[in-house]
Amino acid sequence: MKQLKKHRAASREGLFLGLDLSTQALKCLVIGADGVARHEAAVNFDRDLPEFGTRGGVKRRPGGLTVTSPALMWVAALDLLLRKLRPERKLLAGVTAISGSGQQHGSVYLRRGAFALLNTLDPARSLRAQLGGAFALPDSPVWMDSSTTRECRRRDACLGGPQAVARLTGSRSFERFTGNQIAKIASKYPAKYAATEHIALVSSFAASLLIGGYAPIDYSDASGMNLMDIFKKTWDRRALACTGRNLAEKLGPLVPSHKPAGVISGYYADRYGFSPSTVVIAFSGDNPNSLAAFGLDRPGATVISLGTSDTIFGALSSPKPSAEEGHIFASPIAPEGYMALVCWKNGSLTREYIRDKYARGSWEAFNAMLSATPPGNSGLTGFYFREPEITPAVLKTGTYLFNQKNTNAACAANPGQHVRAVIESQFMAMRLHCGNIGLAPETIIATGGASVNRGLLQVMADVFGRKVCTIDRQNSAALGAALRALHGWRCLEAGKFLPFSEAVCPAEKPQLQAKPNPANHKIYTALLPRYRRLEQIVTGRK
Ligand code: 5FX
Repeated sequence: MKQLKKHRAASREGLFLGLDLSTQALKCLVIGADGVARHEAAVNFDRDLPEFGTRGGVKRRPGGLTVTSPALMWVAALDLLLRKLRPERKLLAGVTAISGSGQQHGSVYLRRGAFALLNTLDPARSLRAQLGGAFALPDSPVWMDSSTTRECRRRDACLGGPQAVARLTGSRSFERFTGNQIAKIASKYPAKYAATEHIALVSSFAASLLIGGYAPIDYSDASGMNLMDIFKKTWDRRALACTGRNLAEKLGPLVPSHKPAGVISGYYADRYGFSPSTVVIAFSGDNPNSLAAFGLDRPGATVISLGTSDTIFGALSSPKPSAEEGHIFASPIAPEGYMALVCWKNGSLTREYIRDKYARGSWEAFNAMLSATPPGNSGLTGFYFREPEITPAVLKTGTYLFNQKNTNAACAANPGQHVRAVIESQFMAMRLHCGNIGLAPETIIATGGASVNRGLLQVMADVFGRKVCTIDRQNSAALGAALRALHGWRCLEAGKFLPFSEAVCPAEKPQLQAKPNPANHKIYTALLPRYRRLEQIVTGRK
């Protein structure tokens, strides 16, 4: 009965839509005010929009360091997604608020006159037909881009070195961070930069499409730019000045992540049946949204996300930004709070590469090999860099599998040893680097595509010596966005900030998947100093 009453109240409040503009797809998830999913839809860039010629949603220049996505492809994806949702007109009419998620760090360059285009959208025509001329730069740099080492070093020099940059912005200069990307565009393509009226993040760009204007960048996603003072939450004048001319004007204002970016443009009301009063809450990055999906508004639980990139993140109250490790972002759900995140580029694609090379492309065979090899891998410790790595910073790719004499035994190892080495290596790197940045997991919540693999979760539990749970959050960025839409809307209704965990009640409880085996944990703890030393050898720091 109580449940039913709650549900009735929930339906009066309407529905909340989370949009997720990720590297490979545009997804949407509609939830009720009870947090329960009502509808999902997705557009896959490679499959559904083949005319843009992407692989995995991106294009790589020869050499592999420059990685971009066509900005118009994201626009076309929104057209397609909304077309798929057309039969759900009643559902869309019931949406009270929308928020969203974007892959972090990517930037969109809108040319002079783009605001007017966004502001006068004609509901009789597709977005793609109207916004083809909106971009000063057709290809947007994305988070996989590693081409800005020169800009990183130049901006470091201007701002007092890597530790000073970390103290100011939450992270040292990273190639993919937007400030360094903007600095590259400003110096390499000065005419295009000068013609840029507005620079959006992928997240604020998606919000801009919805409000028909320029949406503000939220504090949490802005933390991935090397441009915002992480403690004052304002653009840093010196950081802007050493990046590009008139940058403050091009970036626009910053807002707390729970604040509205605007209301939906009449375009979507006319063409798709949204209510014209639908509120758009500031969009944020995919990792901040995942933090919201797990309701991590205080330290303790830590999330390990096993996706295209692997990430580990959790809430922190007193951050200590470091030039050595990871990132500190403003929390997307607690205005005074922070989150720490460490990111690895060699995630799923690297695991899949090893599966394809050594386990006939089968996860079953991969898992059988994993269980047939001993924890600690008989002294073999590996590093698998299919992509230039972020943590530790390594630009060259390659495979290193050290035997106990610290020589590379990659060629001599058998398939099972490679399988175990890639998994142990990934989780050892996580344990080492998250400890360095002050994340001390009490329990671990595993998420992302590979979190369905129990074999991997057991190694994770053994390496960390912590229980590993999953919560059914396959699409955590979209869910986090939908929950933030609900949170933002409730704050708006209340006329004040409401704590996230009071305003939003996630629908499911964590499910225990793996308990640590103490003997295996001992092996990994003993391996940690050796792993650290080998990593220094691989990165040339020793
Ligand atoms: C985080 O810093 C990252 O670069 C990645 O996790 C991207 O956000 C993936 F979209």
